[in-house]
Amino acid sequence: MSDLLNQLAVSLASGATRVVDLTHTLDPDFPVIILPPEFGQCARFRMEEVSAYDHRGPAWKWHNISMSEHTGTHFDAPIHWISGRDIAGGAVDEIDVSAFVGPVVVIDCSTGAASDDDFELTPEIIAQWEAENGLIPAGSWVLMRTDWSKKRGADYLNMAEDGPHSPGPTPAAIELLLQRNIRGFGTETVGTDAGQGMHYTPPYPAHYLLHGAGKYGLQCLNNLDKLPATGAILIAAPLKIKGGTGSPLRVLALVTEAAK
Ligand code: 23J
Ligand code: MN
Repeated sequence: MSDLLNQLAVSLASGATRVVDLTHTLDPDFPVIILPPEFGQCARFRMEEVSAYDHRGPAWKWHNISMSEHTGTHFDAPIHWISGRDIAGGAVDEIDVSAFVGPVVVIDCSTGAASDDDFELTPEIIAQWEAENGLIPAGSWVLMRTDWSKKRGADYLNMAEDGPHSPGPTPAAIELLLQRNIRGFGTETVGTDAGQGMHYTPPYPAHYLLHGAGKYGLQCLNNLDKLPATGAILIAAPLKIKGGTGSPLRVLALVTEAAK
């Protein structure tokens, strides 16, 4: 087994295995989810200077920061949703760290999402992906690529009179992914669910079904167009927030050229 890590070290050093950053920059301008006004709201990222090599601290610079657990590229833990509230070890500080590292598969929905803001990931699309790539292995992170991460400003939330419009999975798609016993599901949008996901049965099916099954969510992912369909390894380790329902993330993927 030490052979395997030695080979990885050599491959990283030579550049044959690259580390790809799947994270957006934490910036006060980065959009956060906006819920209907009767609900509590998610806080944007904020940063204040404590000192900058000045009278407040002559030889050092640092900031105080604040945000929601669900700001920017972030992790959703099982206890985020009512369906997962009684999952043992379902808070970010309780999850075994081995859960944060695993193989990743990418389902490319970018063509469909380019012409349909409400594009749905369906069981049919997953079946087509599996016909080309084989069954989704148990324990996989499954990412829905939409290229939504390339949008900026108001286009990212894409708010209309009837709420946000962005792509996401149908309840049946999530059920199929749970049959595959995935590790978790990730998207390039502000939620694992579609902008209009409240209209499915159950409402917000990705949140409801994944977290009820003890699985994890990844949201606001970046650079999914830089990943192969299979063969990469994803690392998404949330901050160890006591009782935390989620956490901002730095998400990394290990990609070996041969895997492409
Ligand atoms: C709270 C309520 C609804 C949703 C969300 C949070 C998220 O997407 C989230 O960040 O987990 S849809
Ligand atoms: Mn979240």
